[in-house]
Amino acid sequence: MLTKKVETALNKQVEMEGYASNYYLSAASWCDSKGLPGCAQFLYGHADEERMHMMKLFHYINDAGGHALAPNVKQPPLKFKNLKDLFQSVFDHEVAVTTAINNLVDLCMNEKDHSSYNFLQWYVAEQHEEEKLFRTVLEKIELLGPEDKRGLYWIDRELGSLSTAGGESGAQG
Ligand code: OFO
Repeated sequence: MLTKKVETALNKQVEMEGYASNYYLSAASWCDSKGLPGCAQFLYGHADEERMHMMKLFHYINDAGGHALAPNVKQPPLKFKNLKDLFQSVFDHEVAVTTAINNLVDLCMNEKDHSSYNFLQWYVAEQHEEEKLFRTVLEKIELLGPEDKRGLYWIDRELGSLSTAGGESGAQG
């Protein structure tokens, strides 16, 4: 059984994961419109993945006797200065999600909700993987030269191949 506090906090996280999905959708669309199909494919895959994160929480809340609430649709940033700016903002958002998950885990611990604590460990591991993945992408962009056209071409190819190699949702993590 969820305490009211935990139920409210889990629903807030549902909203954050839904927003993350929209964020990736917007980033993917920006890449699509800039002739970067590999990056777009990679990011569309992540939009699906974040929706899966949202739904996993959603079902958990109801399965644990709470009431999962369909979240608000908040509009994410629609434009980015360049590809580096896009991946930096995606990375920063992932770091914010990690903080939110850690706070949620702390709350479950304080409320002695071991079931939710246990459930959230999946998200702790997931955030570790996602931060690692996006840090690597940023390092590659830096290495190839963020403004270099040939560098962009290679990044696009690389991310396109990552998304086809990544399985169901199109990316690792
Ligand atoms: Fe990476 O945001 Fe979901 O958990």
